[in-house]
Amino acid sequence: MKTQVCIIGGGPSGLMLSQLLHLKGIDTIVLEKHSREYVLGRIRAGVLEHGFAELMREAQCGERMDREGEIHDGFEISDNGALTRVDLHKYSGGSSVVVYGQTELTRDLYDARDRMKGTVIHNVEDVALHDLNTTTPPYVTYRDGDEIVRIDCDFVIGADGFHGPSRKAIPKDVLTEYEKVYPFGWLGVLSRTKPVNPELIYAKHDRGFALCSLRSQVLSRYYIQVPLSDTVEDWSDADFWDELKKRLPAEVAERLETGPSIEKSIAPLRSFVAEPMRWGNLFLAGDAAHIVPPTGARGLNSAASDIYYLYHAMVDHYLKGDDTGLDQYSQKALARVWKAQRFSWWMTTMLHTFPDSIAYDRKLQDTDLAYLFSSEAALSSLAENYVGLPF
Ligand code: FAS
Ligand code: PHB
Repeated sequence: MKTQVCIIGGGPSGLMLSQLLHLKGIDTIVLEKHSREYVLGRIRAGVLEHGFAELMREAQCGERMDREGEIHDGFEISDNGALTRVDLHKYSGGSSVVVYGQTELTRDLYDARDRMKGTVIHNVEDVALHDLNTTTPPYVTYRDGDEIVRIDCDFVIGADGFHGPSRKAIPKDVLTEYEKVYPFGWLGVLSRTKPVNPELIYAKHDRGFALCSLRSQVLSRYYIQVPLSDTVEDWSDADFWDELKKRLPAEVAERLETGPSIEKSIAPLRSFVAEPMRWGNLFLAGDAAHIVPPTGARGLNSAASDIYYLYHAMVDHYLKGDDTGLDQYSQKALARVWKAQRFSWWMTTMLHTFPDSIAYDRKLQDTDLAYLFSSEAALSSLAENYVGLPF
């Protein structure tokens, strides 16, 4: 098989790039390890930056998002029961975010690929990357049953997430990895219940962090910070709801509608960046290159700017013969990635309880929040990062 751009990974990063390039007449093949049902069964991000929403519209995939997604102009921060609203619209100069689940936008991207007869191959095994940085063009192989299939291409995009093979294809003496692991995780629950609040609530509490989010007016998403030693089996639905209520303001806890969890999982929190994001004709995008703790809702949104840069760089290469975008990709993408890393680390450090913290650290956390609510400059800084820094 032959294509111009071989994309490894059928998550939002890979699908979005495939869709955008197709609209410019650039041929791609997407290789996905799992079935479509498996990919669509993963519950992940829920908040889209303005820039991500624009990309969905440019990819001709924004129609259901615009119909079913919710525009949010702010969110609440609860500090041991005291609620304060962060007015994103006011402090970002008029911008906002879209609340629309990653599951849904991934479904929209798959539907668009099908509609345009895009090539997405599922259940591929033993994907291997070859000749990434030689004078001969690269190629990718994968196993289909007993057969080894070869795809010749001009470029390989590693959109295969944190555990995929692409990042590992870069030699260790070329790659630098930066990692920070947090001493806790998030236990998340999805329930067919009315959201407790029209806007998100980020709750700082001595018992631990909690987050009230949503997917629609009949589908709620809640998280509580838990020790890394906890497993999902340690938490019955009843225990989860009891603990969540203890971390929310009383008036919020009283109106919380509980119900059976339709998804319950624990995600460990880490900050991670791999540099460079290009090696020869391999380009890394999304979780393959960087991971953030979800506190700042930057995970999926960091992937968006990678895809935006790669999309324009590939169009310039194929349609104008200009490789400036490709040559600048890694440096440009990492500049924005690290700003998302900083914001995610700051939100996480400010709002969570740390098992080994000292009293001085806890006073700094309180002061960070007090300064935030006392300073328009601080609120503007939070808002511009949360709605998304410019691409
Ligand atoms: P993805 O990991 O989504 O997709 C990579 C794809 O590559 C997967 O489908 C995988 O099956 C495939 N793949 C892997 N190895 C392969 C191989 N060898 N061959 C072929 N395909 C292969 N972000 C937020 O903003 N908010 C959140 O609340 C949030 N919660 C999260 C919870 C969890 C448990 C996780 C893991 C992530 C969460 N994220 C969140 C971040 C998440 O949304 C990612 O940023 C987003 O999925 C990035 O998309 P991709 O880069 O496409 O990577
Ligand atoms: C979610 O709805 O899953 C969500 C929202 C905001 C975050 C993290 C997760 O910061």
